[in-house]
Amino acid sequence: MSKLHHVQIIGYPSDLGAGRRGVDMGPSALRIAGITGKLEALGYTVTDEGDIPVHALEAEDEGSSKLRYHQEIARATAILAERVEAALESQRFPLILGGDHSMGIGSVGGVAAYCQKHGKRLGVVWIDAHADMNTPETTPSGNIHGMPLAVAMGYGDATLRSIGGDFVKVKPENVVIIAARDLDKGEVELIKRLNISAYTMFDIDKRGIYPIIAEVVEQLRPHIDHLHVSFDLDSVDPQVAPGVGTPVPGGLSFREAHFIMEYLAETRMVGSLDVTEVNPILDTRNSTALFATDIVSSCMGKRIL
Ligand SMILES: [Mn+2]
Repeated sequence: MSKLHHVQIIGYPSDLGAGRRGVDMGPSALRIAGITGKLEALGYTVTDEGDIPVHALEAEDEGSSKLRYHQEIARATAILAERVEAALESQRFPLILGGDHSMGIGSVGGVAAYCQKHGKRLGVVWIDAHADMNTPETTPSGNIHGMPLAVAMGYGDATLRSIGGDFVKVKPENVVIIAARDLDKGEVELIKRLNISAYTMFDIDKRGIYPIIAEVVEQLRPHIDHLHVSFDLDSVDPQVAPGVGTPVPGGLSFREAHFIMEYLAETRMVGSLDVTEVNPILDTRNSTALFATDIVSSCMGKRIL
């Protein structure tokens, strides 16, 4: 179980940060898959505050090709950061439903603002096929969902870095990436330069997931007071989770994904959670959203026995 017994669900219905349309419907798909009932079954009180308002792509100018839809993403993630911070201030566990992964700018921004105010040290576990560590200088696509982890560590666009407050949200030594397998050149350079703990699918194949997640917890536990987990469904193999914005073959198995979450739940360190990039258009009868709700349950303490 999480230390907080009241879960606050916040939807971020955006596909502005993605290259493909449709992840804006993710929050709805997760609700239809029964996320509230599953958390209540675990003993949580759940409040769903609905979605934050995000303008439709059709209503917005694309703007710079290096920061597509920057203006609306900055506006929406600033609202998200405020809502996430407010949830934590009311002793509620923020569960943020995406939406494309640009939401990480708002969720990490809000969590970091709360941590900064209360003298808590923040750690972030980023479970993703990608590193989401591009900047306007390195991005091949201009899609902002490829940038939130760089932003959190103080790299990239100044407006996005100021969401949640003008400070570095998380130290690189308190960031861990798991399941990476599709990295851009600039991301590889930044990972190496900042010496980020990044566990690729090669590492997972070679060592198995248990020693890796145990090592992650060992690394972070002495140095952080609040753990934010950002779970991008594209971390999982597309055969298990076909309905994602950017599918990449060779991902986490069904059990590897659950094991990561079950193990993190046992530590009782997790204080906030993103579930992101569910794309109903590419899904098969909402199976990816259903899988995602079960992943959330595992992270929130659901056990096999
Ligand atoms: Mn991502």
